Amino acid sequence: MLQEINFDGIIGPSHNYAGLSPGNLAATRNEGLTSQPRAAALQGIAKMRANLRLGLRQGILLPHARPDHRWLASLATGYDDAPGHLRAQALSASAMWAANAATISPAPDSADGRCHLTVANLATMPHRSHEWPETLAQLRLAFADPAFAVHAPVPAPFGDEGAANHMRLTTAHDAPGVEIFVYGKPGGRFPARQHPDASAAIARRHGLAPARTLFVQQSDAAIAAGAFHNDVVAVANGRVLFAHEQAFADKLRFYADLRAAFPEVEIVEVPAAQVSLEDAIASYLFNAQLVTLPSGETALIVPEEARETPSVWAWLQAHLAGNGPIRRVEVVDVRESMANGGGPACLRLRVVADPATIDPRFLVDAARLDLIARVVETHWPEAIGAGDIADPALVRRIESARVALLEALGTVELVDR
Ligand code: SUG
Repeated sequence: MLQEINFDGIIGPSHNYAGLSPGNLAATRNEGLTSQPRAAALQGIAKMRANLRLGLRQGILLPHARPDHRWLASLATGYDDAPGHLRAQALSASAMWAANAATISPAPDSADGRCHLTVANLATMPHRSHEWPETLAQLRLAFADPAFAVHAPVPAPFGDEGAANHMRLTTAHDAPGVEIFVYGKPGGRFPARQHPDASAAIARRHGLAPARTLFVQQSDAAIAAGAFHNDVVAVANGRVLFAHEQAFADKLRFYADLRAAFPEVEIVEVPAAQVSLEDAIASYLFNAQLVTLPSGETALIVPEEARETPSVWAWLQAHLAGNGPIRRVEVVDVRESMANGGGPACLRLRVVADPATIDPRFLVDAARLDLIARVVETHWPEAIGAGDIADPALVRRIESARVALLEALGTVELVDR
């Protein structure tokens, strides 16, 4: 039976605040702060535990080899000699944001009846541009069953940031859905990371029906205010599209096209007069996991920052008190990831598939999360300050921590990808 499974990126031992993403206001604001990789990874694990308790299926993606010596070698340098910016880019734990790992089209949407996955090239940001080879290796392992088709990235320069710019609406997980690809127009204050030609290429590759595929431009105002991915201002699940009023460039046309393609849609729009774009982005109200619980109810899993932002919390309480489709709000603490601009939804990649077709090493229950937590508590560094990243002892520790995790999970074939 097809189910939604959320694959969370385990926050890697090199998690740090290098300020590498212009346009991601949290990341640039927190540049140079001391990070806490161990606490960060435990926060991510606690979120997964809470989701299991809600009755949701949970999977994992694993931290990448960092520093990425192969990438540095391709730039004719090594970690010790590399200029500071390349060193930070090689060390980044950014693969934790699994929403950017790939774009997924579940089997009912594709012409050949397979679930299609295209690994994202993440070509716009140097520190993320070298994630895809290891992500691809992990996806090829986890989704080796013939039920899946795993594709190499769309070629640069067509930037693709994966599921963070993709939404799916459907009446049931195993029914055909409407897939929405959101792209940005370059030339604004900050980079537009999703190129429309990348989105179109993915839709063709995945064999999507044109009548059930929409391409929508993100508003310049949203990108300028710090929404570097669509999932910072909109999220969809089931029949529900939950979006900020200013998320899309031509909202009325998009809503009309969407209603034509999917008449069952319920659009929950948050007006700017109640929650400003700035509050939405600072609180990550929309970078929430919008999920269907086993009871059939729709729940929204928001970060603590949403509760701490008065306009956002007031909107949520009013919605819960009314008749809206979101019936329950769960709050999670992922502050370490949030400080780099990554909320609850950034940390997960949604796949709709039969769990029996997935390599079980990438699926977790409470016991397996306990095992991961023990490795994290033993091996993950407690803190990384700005001056630490050149320290060879820290680098050795980061490398051995990842190997310890891969050994514990039985995925040692990924050590050298
Ligand atoms: O790509 N931050 C990530 C955050 C990704 C969030 N993902 C989604 N919205 N789906 C990014 O900007 C910051 C790393 C640093 O500055 O050290 C970073 O890469």
